[in-house]
Formats: sequence, structure tokens, C-alpha cells
Amino acid sequence: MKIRVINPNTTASMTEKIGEAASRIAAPGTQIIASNPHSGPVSIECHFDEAISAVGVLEEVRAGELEQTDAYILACFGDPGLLAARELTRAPVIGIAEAAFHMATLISTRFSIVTTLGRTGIIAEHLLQSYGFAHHCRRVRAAEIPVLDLESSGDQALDRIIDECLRAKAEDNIGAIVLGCGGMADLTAQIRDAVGLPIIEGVTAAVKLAESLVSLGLGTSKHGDLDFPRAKTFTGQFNHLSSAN
Ligand code: 2AL
Repeated sequence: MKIRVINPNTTASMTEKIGEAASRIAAPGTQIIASNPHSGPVSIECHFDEAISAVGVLEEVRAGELEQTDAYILACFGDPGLLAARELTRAPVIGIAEAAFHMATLISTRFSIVTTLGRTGIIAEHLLQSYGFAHHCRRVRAAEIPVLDLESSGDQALDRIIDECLRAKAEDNIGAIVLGCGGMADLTAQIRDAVGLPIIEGVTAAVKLAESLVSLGLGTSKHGDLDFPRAKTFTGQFNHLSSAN
């Protein structure tokens, strides 16, 4: 099966890292194609970044539809453009935040999230509410690391994340920790070893969920609101999205 893993930000080194993490966990026979939008923010850390990145995500899903893609993963912890992406395809589309939340509730009664910035944590809180996971999450914590520092600051970033995970373990009365950024996809094993709790990382969780859905023959329902968008005219720079009735 072919899974397209879309990094919604435009930082190619992060896309490569995410693709490697996805490929390592994928079953034999699963092909991972990692991509990112051509235009948009280099990192996604606030609502504005999210709104702009969502357009790029949708362009990547449209590109995937030309290549018989079996499933899509949105590899940013804000799951930007998730519902709109589902409207564009019959394939499953899975956001890494929702994948991690689902997995965490299967192995623990309470989890905390350790994300990049306090400001970004608000986005995770909104997702917990809208997905119905708020009462499973004890606390959204931030290591106060800008997303691109995960690319550049090496062990310093890792140490900060581990410190915050250890604080969560000591203070939050939790059974598991969810890592709150696609850029943390390569750090899971080191964090798990240092913290001694189950660590759920969204890219890898999403790959296993995507494989399960495809194996079960399940894709995005086209009955109801996730049906393909109604045909209409788009003006200006979005004119290429217009379709005939
Ligand atoms: C993210 C993420 O996963 N990638 C990105 O650019 N911003 N969100 C986050 N909470 O750090």
C-alpha cells in the first residue's frame, strides 16, 4: 500500500526525518512517500501559520490523488486542514494529533502532551476539545522549543523535552505521554528510555492506524459532510480549484 505522509510545513529536512520515522515503522509492503507543500510557513506555531499551511496540505492531497494513494497522514500536531483534506479523497486521512490521542487512550486512562511552545499548546487544547479527548488529557506541557530548533539544536532540544516529560511523570498522575510535534518523530526511543513511560509519537501511530484502516478496506465516508466538495467557481489565485457542475 502507498501512504503519503504530508509534512504541512515547508522545511525539507523535517519532511525527510518524518519520512524516515514512518518508513522504519511501516509494514513490509507499505511504501511511504513523504512530501511537503511548495509554499507556506517553514514551521507551524500559531493559528495564522496553520491557516496558510492548510492550503498547501490540500494541494498535496490533490497531488496524491493522481498517484493512487491508499492513505494520507498529516504530520503536524495541529492537524491543519484535516476535515477539508478528507473531503478530497476516499482514502483515509489521519492527523498525527488524533492518531496519538486514540493510541494513548488504548494503553492508559490519562496522558499528558509535551509539545514545542506554550502558544502552540493552545492548538492541542482545541483539538482535545473538538475530538472529545479533553477528559483523557491531564495537562498540555511545553518544552518552549521553537519547532525549527528541533532541527538545529540537537541534544539541547532533546534534553529539554526529556526534562518536561519527567516533570509530567512526577506531577501529572498519568500513564503515558504524547509527543506534540511532527519534528519529534526521531526522538521517541531516546525519550522512552529516559522517561520510563509509554511515549506515543503521532507519525508512527498514524502509520499503524492508516495501515489498519486500509487493510480493513475502510476509507473516508462519502456519505454526509465528508463528501467531495460541491462544484463551484473559485476566483483569483484559487481559480485552478474551480470545477464544473
Ligand atoms: C508543529 C508540528 O508538528 N510541525 C510544525 O511545524 N508545528 N506543531 C507543534 N505543536 O509543534
